[in-house]
Amino acid sequence: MRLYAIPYSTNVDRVGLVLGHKGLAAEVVMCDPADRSAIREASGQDLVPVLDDDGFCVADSTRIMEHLERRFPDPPLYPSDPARRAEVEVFVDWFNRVWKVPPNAIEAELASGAPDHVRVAALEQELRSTLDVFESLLTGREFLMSDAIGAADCAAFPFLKYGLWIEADDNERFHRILADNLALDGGHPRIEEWLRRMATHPRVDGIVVYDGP
Ligand SMILES: N[C@@H](CCC(=O)N[C@@H](CS)C(=O)NCC(=O)O)C(=O)O
Repeated sequence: MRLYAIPYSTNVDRVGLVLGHKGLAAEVVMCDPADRSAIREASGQDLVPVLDDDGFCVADSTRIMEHLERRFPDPPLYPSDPARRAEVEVFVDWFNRVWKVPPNAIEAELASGAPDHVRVAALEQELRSTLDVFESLLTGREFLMSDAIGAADCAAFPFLKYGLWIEADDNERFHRILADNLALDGGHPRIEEWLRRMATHPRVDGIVVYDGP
């Protein structure tokens, strides 16, 4: 298997965690973010991650997680019970299509050159308020949707970790938005424990991520 990546990508980190969970190796093709030609040639689009599984190319981190679960079911990433699995899929879909909206919209506002500061403040508040949701999800269990690590944890951790760790010289705007608005400051102890637990989880060799000194 080959994984197309760029350094410090949240969505690549998702796949790195899933490969680590399943004990799978992959050749990581680390691309220059400014040169997407290899990614485009492999997948017909420019975004990472892209997984080339023996000639079958899958783009999009959620689709890659689902592909890896089909191909390598053990150890599982999703519950076997259909109702529990649907709950995890609903969580990941919420994360992708609702949770990600505020940080992406803040980034777009700030990049516009003439940001609407009232809108940015509202989006920041919306993003911050989701910490209480994660804190509640972790009540009485070690991982987001169950007592075992799964797809929900691998999907959310690469983003929420910025609440605890960011490299001093990381000036990527999206990462700064996450770090500024998800800073834990001791107020969400269950999230903090979960982040520290997740940071010890194995990842595939060769990707470039940061989760603590
Ligand atoms: N829905 C996609 C989003 C992929 C995505 O946005 N990837 C980012 C890196 S985390 C990217 O390649 N961005 C383009 C860029 O940085 O120019 C997924 O979940 O994989």
